[in-house]
Amino acid sequence: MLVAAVAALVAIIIVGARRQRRGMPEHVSPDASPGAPAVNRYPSRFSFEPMRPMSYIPAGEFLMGSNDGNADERPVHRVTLDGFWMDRQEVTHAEFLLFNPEYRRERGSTPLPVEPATQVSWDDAMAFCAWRCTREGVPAGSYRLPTEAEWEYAARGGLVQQPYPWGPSAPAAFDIPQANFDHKDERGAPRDGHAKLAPVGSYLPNGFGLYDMAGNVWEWCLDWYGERAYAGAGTARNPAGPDAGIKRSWRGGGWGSSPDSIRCATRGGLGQGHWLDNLGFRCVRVK
Ligand SMILES: [Ca+2]
Repeated sequence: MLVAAVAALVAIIIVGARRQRRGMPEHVSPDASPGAPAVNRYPSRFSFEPMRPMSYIPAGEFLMGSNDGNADERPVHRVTLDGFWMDRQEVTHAEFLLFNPEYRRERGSTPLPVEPATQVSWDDAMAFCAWRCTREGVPAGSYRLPTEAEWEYAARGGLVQQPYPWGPSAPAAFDIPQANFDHKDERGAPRDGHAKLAPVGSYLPNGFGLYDMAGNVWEWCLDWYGERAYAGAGTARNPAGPDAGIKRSWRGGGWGSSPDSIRCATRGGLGQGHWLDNLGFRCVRVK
């Protein structure tokens, strides 16, 4: 009896150890083949664990834009992309402070550490990406802002021509809030639980394991913004937007946005030196 109990205990310990080993991050390079497991897998050449979890967005093609949306979203066109990694959450205030401890001192109110970094310009976000390469000892350009095409492909989470990262239904249709946007009850109280910023990852992720692709903060993209960027577009591979412009693109809507503005295809832009209370960013890793 005692022998059997000891044997059972040993078996439990061995199985537990195996499960623990399987749960450790596996080493998969950023250019892993399409269909690679999407989350929490880190390239082996990191000398230490990266500062934040990323999802692998497999290479593929998708239909970009919306023929039902605003003029700058038309026409829908086919885009092919190489695979890339993307931050699962918006970069937080705490993470941006690691890069620039002085940030926000002259820019007003301070968000919570777990809330997204806001009041960061496109230039600030690009500088953060460059710093992150240095910090992790990877080649310059490994981290950067996503192109609009990468951002929209990632936001769609594998769904085809659905307006939102979760599918067809408007965000107000759910009993459980799906996103942080301008959603108030009859007394003006926020139905999504947050009058302004929400801690990153407060709502369900999309099919690629990405949080807050709709709402919370708008997110800077790499491209110049062009109202007619899609005009005449045929099938494009890794499109990077217009060659020049006045504004940089932003995507996804923020805490004060209407349901229409937090759609996957909604586009906008702002001068790259400007910053706002509802505008942040996340990074991609491409090498
Ligand atoms: Ca967002």
